[in-house]
Amino acid sequence: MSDIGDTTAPVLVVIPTYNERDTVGDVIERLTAALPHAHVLVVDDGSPDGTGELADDLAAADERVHVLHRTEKTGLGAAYIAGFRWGLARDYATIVEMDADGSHAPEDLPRILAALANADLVLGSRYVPGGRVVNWPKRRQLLSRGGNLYSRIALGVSIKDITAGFRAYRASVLEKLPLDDIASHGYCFQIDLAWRTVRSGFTVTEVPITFTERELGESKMSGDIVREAVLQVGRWGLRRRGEQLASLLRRKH
Ligand SMILES: Nc1nc2c(ncn2[C@@H]2O[C@H](COP(=O)(O)OP(=O)(O)OP(=O)(O)O)[C@@H](O)[C@H]2O)c(=O)[nH]1
Ligand SMILES: [Mg+2]
Repeated sequence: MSDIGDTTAPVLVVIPTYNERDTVGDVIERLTAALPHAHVLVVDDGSPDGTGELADDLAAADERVHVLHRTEKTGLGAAYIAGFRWGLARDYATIVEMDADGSHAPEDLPRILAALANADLVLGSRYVPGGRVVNWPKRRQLLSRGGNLYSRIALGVSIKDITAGFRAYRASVLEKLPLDDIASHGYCFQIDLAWRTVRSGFTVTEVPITFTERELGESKMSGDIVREAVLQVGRWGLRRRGEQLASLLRRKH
C-alpha cells in the first residue's frame, strides 16, 4: 500500500488497559496531539478502578477515540488480539501497540510510523543505539536484557528488543498471522508475534525510543508472565533446532 509510512495514513493505536485510570487520559491526550489523524482503541478488561468508564467519557468527547469493553481480564495478548480484529475489520492500514502507563512516549510515534515505509513491523526499541530506559531498577533491567538475550539465542533472531511493547504493524502482517492460534498472555505475546512475523518472511526494523518506568498505577508483571516466556521461548527454540536438524538430514540423503 503506497500510503504506509505516510504519517497521515489511517492508523489505529490499540491501548490495552487494566486499572490505568491515573494515566490513560494523559496518554491519549498526548497521542492525539502528536498524531492528530490517528484513531485510538482502548481495550479494557473490566478494570475495577473505572478505567473503562473514563475511556467511554473520552470517546464521547472525541470521535477519534473508541473503547472495546471485555468482561474478563485474560491478559495482554488476548486484549491485543481483540483490538487487532477490531482494527482489521475497519480497514486501518497500520495498527500500533502502546501501553497505557506512560512508559511509551506518544511523541515517538511519528518516527516509528515513518520507518514503516521500509519494513512490515517497526519496534520501538530500548536496546539499539539511541534507545534508553529511565527509572528501571537493576532487577527489571536484568530481567528485560536477559529475556532478550535468551530469545535471541533460542530463536536465532537478531532483534535487540523482541519484548518491545511499543510497535507498529502493517495491517497486512496481522491479516496473515493466525490470530486464532496465538495463546501467549504476557510479554511472551510480544516475542510470539515478532517471531511469527519473521518466520512469515516479513521485515522487522528497530527504532530507538526512551522507555520510562510508570510513576502511577501498578505493574501487571508477575512470576507467571516470566515463566510463560521462559518455557514457551525454550519450546520454540527446540522446535527450531529440530527443524534445522531434519532439513540437514534430508539434504544428506
Ligand atoms: N486489557 C488488558 N490490559 C492489560 C492486561 N495486563 C496488562 N495490561 C495493560 O498492558 C499494558 C502493559 O502492562 P504493564 O503492567 O505496564 O506491564 P509492563 O509494562 O510489562 O510492566 P511494568 O514495566 O512493570 O509497568 C498496560 O497498559 C496495562 O494496563 C490485561 O490482562 N488486560
Ligand atoms: Mg508498563
